[in-house]
Amino acid sequence: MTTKTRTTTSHWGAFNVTTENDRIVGVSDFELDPNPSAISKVLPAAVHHESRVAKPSIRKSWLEHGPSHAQSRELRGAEEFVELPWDEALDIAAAEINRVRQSHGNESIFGGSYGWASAGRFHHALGQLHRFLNCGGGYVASVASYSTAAAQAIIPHVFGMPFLKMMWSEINSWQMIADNTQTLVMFGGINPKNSQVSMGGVTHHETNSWFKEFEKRGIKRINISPQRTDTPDGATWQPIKPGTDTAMMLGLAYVINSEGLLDEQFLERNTTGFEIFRQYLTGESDGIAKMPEWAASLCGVEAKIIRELARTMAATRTLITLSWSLQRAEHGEQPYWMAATLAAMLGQIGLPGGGIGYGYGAIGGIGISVKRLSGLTFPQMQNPVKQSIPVARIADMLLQPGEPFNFNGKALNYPDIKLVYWCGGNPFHHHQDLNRLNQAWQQPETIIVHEPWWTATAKRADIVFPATTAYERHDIGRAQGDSYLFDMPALIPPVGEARDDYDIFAELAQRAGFGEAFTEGRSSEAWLQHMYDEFRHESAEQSIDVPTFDEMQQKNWIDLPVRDARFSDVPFAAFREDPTAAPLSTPSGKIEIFSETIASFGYDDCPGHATWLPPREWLGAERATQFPLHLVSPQPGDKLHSQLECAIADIPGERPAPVTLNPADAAARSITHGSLVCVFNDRCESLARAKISADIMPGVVALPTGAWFSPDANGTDSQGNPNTLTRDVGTSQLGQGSSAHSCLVDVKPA
Ligand SMILES: Nc1nc2c(c(=O)[nH]1)N[C@H]1C(S)=C(S)[C@@H](COP(=O)(O)OP(=O)(O)OC[C@H]3O[C@@H](n4cnc5c(=O)[nH]c(N)nc54)[C@H](O)[C@@H]3O)O[C@H]1N2
Ligand SMILES: Nc1nc2c(c(=O)[nH]1)N[C@H]1C(S)=C(S)[C@@H](COP(=O)(O)OP(=O)(O)OC[C@H]3O[C@@H](n4cnc5c(=O)[nH]c(N)nc54)[C@H](O)[C@@H]3O)O[C@H]1N2
Ligand SMILES: [Mo]
Repeated sequence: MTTKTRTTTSHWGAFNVTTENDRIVGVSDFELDPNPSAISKVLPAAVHHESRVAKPSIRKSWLEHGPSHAQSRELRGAEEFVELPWDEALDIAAAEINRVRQSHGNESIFGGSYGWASAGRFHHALGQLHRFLNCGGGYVASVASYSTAAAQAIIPHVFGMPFLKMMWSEINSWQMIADNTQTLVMFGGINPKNSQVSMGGVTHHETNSWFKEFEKRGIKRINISPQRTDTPDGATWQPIKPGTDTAMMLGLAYVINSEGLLDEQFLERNTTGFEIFRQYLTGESDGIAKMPEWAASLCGVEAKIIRELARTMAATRTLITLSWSLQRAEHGEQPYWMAATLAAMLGQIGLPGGGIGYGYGAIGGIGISVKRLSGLTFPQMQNPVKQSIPVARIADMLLQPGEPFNFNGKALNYPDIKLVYWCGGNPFHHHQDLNRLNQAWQQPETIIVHEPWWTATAKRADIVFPATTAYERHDIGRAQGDSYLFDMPALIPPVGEARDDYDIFAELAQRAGFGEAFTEGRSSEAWLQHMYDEFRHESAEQSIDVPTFDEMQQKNWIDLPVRDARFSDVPFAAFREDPTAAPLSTPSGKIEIFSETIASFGYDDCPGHATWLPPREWLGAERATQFPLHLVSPQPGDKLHSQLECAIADIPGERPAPVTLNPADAAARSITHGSLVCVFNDRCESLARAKISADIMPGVVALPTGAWFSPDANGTDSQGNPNTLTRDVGTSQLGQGSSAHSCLVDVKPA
């Protein structure tokens, strides 16, 4: 028996893996991580789980009747698959791709394929799929992400830069907060459960240790959130009704304006449109003064607390932070814009430890200062098809081919999709209102999926190719916000007949007639060497010495000299100093409190300045008389989305997933801790396991994402996937993002 222990990395960080012969038998913590994530604990069980896809599989009716047989599409998800030898399945899939390209054109292929897949610079499933489809004439893409679509739409209008650039680069580092901030006002918290994870990995998990430092330095920390656990322990918890942060911020702004606490000079020099906004704030334009009492009636935070907080914020160096969850809700653009407006009124943008910061804690790496290095990318080539959709509008697209929709100032039409190709994502976990998606999913003629596991999405495909996991292939791991670089060795051979996504696409491209364009004659090993050499070369140009590919593999990992503990760039400092010399790329060159551009779109769901717009589902809605609990569906603390779920579901007591309820709400419904409950509304219902806790405010329940959608004949989900209940509607015509957090339900004993 050969036993080996090697290090690899993942979206939740590095860990050591022990193998015996061809099996993963154990995992352990990476020594240099001060607070390692426990997510990989179930890895040995998951990688060798019986739910792995063993062989290429084609849905029976599709194989028998072909893609044009519309009736059989209704059987997706309810029908058996026929296992085929690789060559035969590849021939069939390549012929089908070519049929669709020739008879309907590449505009009928949807390759948006949203999802997190696995860490690793080369074997990244989405990059592989996109290059493959681009080499074959292109595909309908998807724009932005489920994570931050509303932010990505609004922030460029307000700050004149992409949201992701602002979040990674124009932000106070943890060190700068520790050194300068006096009051940290966290809307939606700064969540240590979420900062376990970052795209491509985060090696040092530091959120908790920074919060200990903040405590030591006496920084006031205020967690404005429906759950106490949304920040590390020790912060002041101010519960707020979900979806009402904009109202609370308006109340704060009202006090700052009426008590003369404004930074008039900053507003005059560095912003545009404040006077128009002020008329709304005072009620001159709509007859409603946004007084703390008005805010309190909406958000549930006492007027007295709002007044005091406003005064503290004006009197101290204050950083306002927002989690991503706030904008994953109907009208999610508004709290992001309103927080920028509030920060501008306080006039601390451009001062160390002051102003605004989006996304701390939403993923790891934000607030850690690391020099950026380019390279280590697998080129995806140009997409000749120009049509795309906002990522979360997939069901609308499939249900309404040709229909018009608005998106960030553009009037567009949905394409008519015949072929859906998914690789590295699980829409039957991540999309809202899954029963609606189930309907929409009957529209395309053919659905092809690559998956390691029989997920709800794989089960609803026509052709399923078994993909390797990151532990069965050689790759390089590196994330932009991280100083480490990992060799990710092939720890075990492929499980079953699984193949790498790259090899599957190389075979398909060969058969479809564009093999050389896709591979450029390289094997995956040759690509790794090529990408690494380019990275090494580009790093050398920035005076960063990187060992050779062979040396790096010997070492297993390296820590690149790109960390800068005392990140000295104060965000927006030059712009604050001289907005004429260092303007923003907005039309005015300033922070846009009123945007002529947005106003010109004429959207009633996103007017020209930050506005309180009640969502259709919140605790103040008419609908709350029928469904009186607000469901938030946060990311799971014990895992990454729906990944490794098969192994968690096997643990006794873990499924259905836990729904957290306040003791008062539980008592009113005769629900006891640990009992089986039914979470329901008029869209659907799901089973869950009651977790009673005073750490959630009354009126709000939390059911994390991640369970594999498993509806019975009535559509009741047995595992606890919150997307059976959520509403599938865009955040607004501006962002068209996911509104996952805007959802009313009730709960009863099951
Ligand atoms: N209600 C509600 N819903 C939400 C959210 C919410 O807050 N509330 N959040 C949303 C957000 S922000 C996100 S990011 C999404 C996440 O949704 P997804 O990103 O779709 O979730 P994952 O479970 O990470 O899906 C990745 C899939 O890729 C597969 N995979 C892993 N590695 C490979 C590989 O190498 N090759 C192939 N072919 N497949 C691989 C995994 O097995 C898994 O099925 O969920 C969204 N949904
Ligand atoms: N462990 C783990 N970490 C993850 C992920 C994972 O799957 N597992 N996924 C990653 C991904 S893809 C993303 S996008 C990020 C998501 O990061 P976020 O979007 O910031 O996180 P969520 O978990 O959706 O929500 C965090 C908290 O926001 C609060 N909240 C919800 N609605 C409101 C509201 O209207 N107002 C206020 N004030 N608070 C509200 C809820 O109490 C919830 O617990 O997490 C990342 N990190
Ligand atoms: Mo996300």
